[in-house]
Amino acid sequence: MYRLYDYLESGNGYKVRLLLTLLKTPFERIELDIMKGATRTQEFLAKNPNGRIPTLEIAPGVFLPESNAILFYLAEGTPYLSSDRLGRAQVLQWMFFEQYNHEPNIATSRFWLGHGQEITPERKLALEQKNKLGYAALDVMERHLATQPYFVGGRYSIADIALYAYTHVAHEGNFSLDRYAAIRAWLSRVAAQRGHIPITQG
Ligand SMILES: N[C@@H](CCC(=O)N[C@@H](CS)C(=O)NCC(=O)O)C(=O)O
Repeated sequence: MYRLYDYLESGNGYKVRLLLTLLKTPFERIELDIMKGATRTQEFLAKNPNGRIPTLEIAPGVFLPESNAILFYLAEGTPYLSSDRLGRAQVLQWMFFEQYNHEPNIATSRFWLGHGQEITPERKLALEQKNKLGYAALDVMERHLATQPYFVGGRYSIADIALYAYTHVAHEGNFSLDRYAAIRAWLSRVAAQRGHIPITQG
């Protein structure tokens, strides 16, 4: 059985939990308290040298970190990943966008503002920049979703899961979705998928 090293409040962990649940794939969830450095122990660094969750133990001693790599691995051969070459590349396109333009701005703001982190002068400055860049990422999503129901090929895929994770809790990072009608409609479509679970469910 898969073993998922996870932290309940993490959107990156949620992506994997959500897909495993949609696929009805049983898994064991190991909660690691990242606030207490549980991913920075020698024992965990031997599993993922980058010291972060989510990390999926695929077989005893075989570990795969990075949420979007895990999604790609699990979605192979399922309806959540296109079987055509261009469709797969477009899924990667949006998952790279998520990791470069979206997550470092929206997820980090959420973590600093919503999880009791000290807002140092450096962080205050960084938050202003992250707010600007986070809205720029939302603008890109809005433009794309204005003409299509999902990110790739007109159907729900792991690209949507990757982007849903931190978009639906963006308000916790001080982002308002009020002026993003297409994003809000897409969030509702994702949440209405059969088997969908909330971020609070382990
Ligand atoms: N790019 C990674 C980011 C993973 C990540 O930042 N994980 C955070 C929780 S969301 C973590 O484990 N932080 C603990 C630490 O850095 O010590 C992914 O998509 O999985």
